[in-house]
Amino acid sequence: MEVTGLAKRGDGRHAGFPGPVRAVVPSAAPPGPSRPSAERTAMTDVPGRILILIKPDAVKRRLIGEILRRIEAKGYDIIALDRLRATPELLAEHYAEHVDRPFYPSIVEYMTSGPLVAAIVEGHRVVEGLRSLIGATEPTTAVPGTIRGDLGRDWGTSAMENLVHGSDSPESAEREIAIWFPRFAR
Ligand code: 3AN
Repeated sequence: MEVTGLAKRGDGRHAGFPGPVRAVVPSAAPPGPSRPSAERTAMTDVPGRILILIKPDAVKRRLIGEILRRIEAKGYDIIALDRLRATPELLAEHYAEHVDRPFYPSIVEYMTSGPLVAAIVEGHRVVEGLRSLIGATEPTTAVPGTIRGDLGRDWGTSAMENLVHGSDSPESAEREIAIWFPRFAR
């Protein structure tokens, strides 16, 4: 850092003496390469996106803030957020791959049992990062440290109440974002 006009100690003008003593510190970053080139390359990549649902059990338990806190604490950006009630039609689109599964009716009952929060989260490799942060599907055995591992358990209901959904691939994320946030569709 270049500092000009700074009084030297002992010359009678150092701190404590009134007078025209002023440090001029350049406000812009110094010229030249300030970051490693790999970081500069990464900064120019388009960040990934994921669709997150904070499910009705988490909303009822007042865990919206805690779950969003963990996502932000890991460093990702929440770029869209909405609290709403899911309809069976919306869920049929979202869970297209599960509609024929025996547990599907209990998913619909659970997911329409109260309001949920939908969010788009953005960042490099965000699908991998959030799948790891959310933890395994089954909250009883999800690893401690994950959202499901720390905050979830089996409540003895027919639905697997596992607090949060995260898209399982960048392709699923784009499909799901188009369902829940049409104006963010690409
Ligand atoms: P994840 O949410 O971990 O990606 P998926 O996509 O396999 O898990 O399942 C979607 C949702 O379906 C789960 N979040 C859970 O609510 C429900 N589910 C999955 N497997 C079962 C199951 N065996 N019994 C009841 N519900 C299930």
